Amino acid sequence: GFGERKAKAERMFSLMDGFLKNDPFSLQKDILHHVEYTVARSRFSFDDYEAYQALAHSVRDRLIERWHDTHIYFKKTKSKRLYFLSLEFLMGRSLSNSVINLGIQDQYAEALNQLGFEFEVLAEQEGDASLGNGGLARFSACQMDSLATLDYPAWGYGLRYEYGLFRQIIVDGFQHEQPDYWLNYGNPWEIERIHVTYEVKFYGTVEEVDMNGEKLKVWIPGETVEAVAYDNPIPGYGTRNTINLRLWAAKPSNQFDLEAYNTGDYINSIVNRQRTETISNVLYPDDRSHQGKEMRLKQQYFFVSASLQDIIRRFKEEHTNFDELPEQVALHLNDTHPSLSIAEIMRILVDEEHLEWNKAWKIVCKVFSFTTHTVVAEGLEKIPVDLLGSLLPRHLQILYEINSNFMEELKKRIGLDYNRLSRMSIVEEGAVKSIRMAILSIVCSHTVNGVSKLHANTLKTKTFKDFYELWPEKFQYTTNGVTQRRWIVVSNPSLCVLLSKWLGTEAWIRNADLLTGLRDHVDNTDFRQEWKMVKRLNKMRLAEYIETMSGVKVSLDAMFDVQVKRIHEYKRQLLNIFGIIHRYDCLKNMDKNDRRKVVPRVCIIGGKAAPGYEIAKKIIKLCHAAAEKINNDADIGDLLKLVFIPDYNVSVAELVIPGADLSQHLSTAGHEASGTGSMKFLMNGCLLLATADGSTVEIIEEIGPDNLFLFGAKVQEVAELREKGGTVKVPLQFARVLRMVRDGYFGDKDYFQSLCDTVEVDSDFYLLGSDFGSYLEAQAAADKAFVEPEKWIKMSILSAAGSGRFSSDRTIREYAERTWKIDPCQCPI
Ligand code: KOT
Repeated sequence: GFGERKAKAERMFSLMDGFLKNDPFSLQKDILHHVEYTVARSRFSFDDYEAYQALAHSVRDRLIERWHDTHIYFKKTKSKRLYFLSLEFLMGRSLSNSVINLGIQDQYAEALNQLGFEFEVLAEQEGDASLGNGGLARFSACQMDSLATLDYPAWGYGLRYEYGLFRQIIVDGFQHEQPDYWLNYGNPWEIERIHVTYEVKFYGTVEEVDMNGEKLKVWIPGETVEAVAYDNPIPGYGTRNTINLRLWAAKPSNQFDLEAYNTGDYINSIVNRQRTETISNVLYPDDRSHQGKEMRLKQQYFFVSASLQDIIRRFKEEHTNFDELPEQVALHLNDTHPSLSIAEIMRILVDEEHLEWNKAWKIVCKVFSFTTHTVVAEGLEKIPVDLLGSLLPRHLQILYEINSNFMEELKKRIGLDYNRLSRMSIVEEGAVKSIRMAILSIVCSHTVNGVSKLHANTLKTKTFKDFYELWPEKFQYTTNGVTQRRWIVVSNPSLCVLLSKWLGTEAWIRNADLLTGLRDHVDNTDFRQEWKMVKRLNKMRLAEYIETMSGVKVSLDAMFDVQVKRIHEYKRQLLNIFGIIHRYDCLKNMDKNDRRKVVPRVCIIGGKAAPGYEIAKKIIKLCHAAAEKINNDADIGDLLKLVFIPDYNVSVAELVIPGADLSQHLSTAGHEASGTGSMKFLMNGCLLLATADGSTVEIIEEIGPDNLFLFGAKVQEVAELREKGGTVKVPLQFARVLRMVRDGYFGDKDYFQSLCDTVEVDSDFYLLGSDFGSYLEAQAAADKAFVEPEKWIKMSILSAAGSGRFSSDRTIREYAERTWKIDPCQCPI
């Protein structure tokens, strides 16, 4: 009975010491406890990695306390919850971030010093959690940090891939991919929930059965897999709230045991069981290319089914009427990857909960919101009907029904315009009949979000024009942001101290708008001097890293010019390399005295190419080929260096971004939906050299056109330039660089021909040739500014001062208020 349970709870509580203490002495005791009992090493002999493990476990204990309290509180208050569904999260490392958000950084530093360790050294022991590809995935991670910090009652859901994004190694200038088996050394940040499991079913058939005169569709699945929850606490900064990121892993279902027993084929059935575990095994590394692979679809459904079962179970614990679902639950689709949720929730409500179709549909349409991260329609996800029908036969029926209802409604609205109807259909007819996941998501979501102002305009006027005309009110945008906790406090500690000193408060860590206060000090020479020192310090860290990674010694007086992001033709790393080759060519042809006037540069490029993306791989090779020649040319010396930083990931970014003087964002206008890298550079006082694309347009609104180097065709000029094709003027310098590469000036002559073909006059889709002239002008402007250090520093300060709007706190607040309609819910201390 209740009395008994209460007595038991009281006795247990009396056995606990209350909450864990955070003074340095208690921390030391806890770390040593974990050395002995968790890591199982002697207190007198443990290495840095073991010390990291023990340290991480002591942090984990503190996270768990808050995480428990937060969930009890969310439950008690019954506030509406957000479920953020994403197939990708690029969390990077957790240690520093957690300790900072818990507010016990200094105590830990002291505790470790007394044990003879240095916090920073142990933090370097941690590997990255790379469960995502690029911008979309890192943005998910930033949003989780802001959701926790702003006390929103939110859960993240994702997949626990055993192999994260591949490790990039470079052999002879070529990219090679190595598996990232990141769980090999254990993961102290996750909590395995062996009892939180759900069965996920695949294949089979749908049968119609007669139930008391009513015809019901029953799915008889052919395969069952079990999903196990792994919980990852996400602490907020300056609050006790610690939210949950629940990642699912696939385990074989016990149902199979019985079968094996019956058939007697014991060994074979174990081998078969093993195969089901592969579902959550590996992250697909192809940043935005959809190949209709069965395993990928299986992953998506596995994720969707487990998450929704969990969400509905939680809802049903507290509610009996599904009409209340939209007031209690917001489901957010991070791109179309989780959009099978729509069919799945309809299946649950109609087939399992026996709601009438129209009633279920009305509820479902009030629950979903959707953010799309792509621009071009070709980039949108499609699932072949044959594949879907065999893997999820019932879901295919549901999708057909959703579509036929939608088509009926549409006919009433727009008449029998068959072209338009077929453009807007969820089902695409054609050589490969398929389901258009973006259209499905638009039809079923109450809000369709773009990731920047420019992106939203493209969605409305091009990509989803038909839908915008139908439902203008659905189309919104919420400009992306990044968390200043990771991108300043964790990654740039010296800047963090400087900001707090001159702003007179640490409040900017929770309110990035306060960074505008830096404008008041821009004329103060002491402030500028300190600002300069911080940059120099970060350049030193970066220079050391470059030397260990590539053996290239670089001068700290040179301008550190950085382009780091996934390698894509539209991001135009090739434009950068062509610019570097042009610079090299100019230096070679210059008279020795003139060379002295040139601003020395260290050009840094980093990023991964999707394993099957040939052109991207050739770009990486060309970068290495050019670097080989330039870096070993005695005529050039420190005037120009080119380094490729291998295996760009979150923790490499934490090192590279603070050390950059200039960063490049070169996408052909209209192709980068937002871009979030630029925001991180901006916060760190790095000047941008960029096209008027994605979020850059809004960055200009904040910092003014004079504080960055803008170049290139505007979005409205791009279509015309493409139409003109071969008749567009291309500067001679471009043709000359192209010639050098084609003629084998950097070796590998044959290998580079097809790369050169992509920018030849008639086939230059991304307009490298026509933008080259203005690119060189922007580069010259950057050189000119750099030789006036005081001017440069002012621009740098004003960049950081204008970065407040690009905090993911602002992004999340906008989503919460406008899209999700959720309120903060702060767990009391
Ligand atoms: C990947 C696969 C399918 C559709 C979209 C993507 C995608 C988009 N992956 N990353 N992105 C980037 O998302 C960022 C966050 O919104 C944007 O800043 C960036 O422009 C996108 O390229």
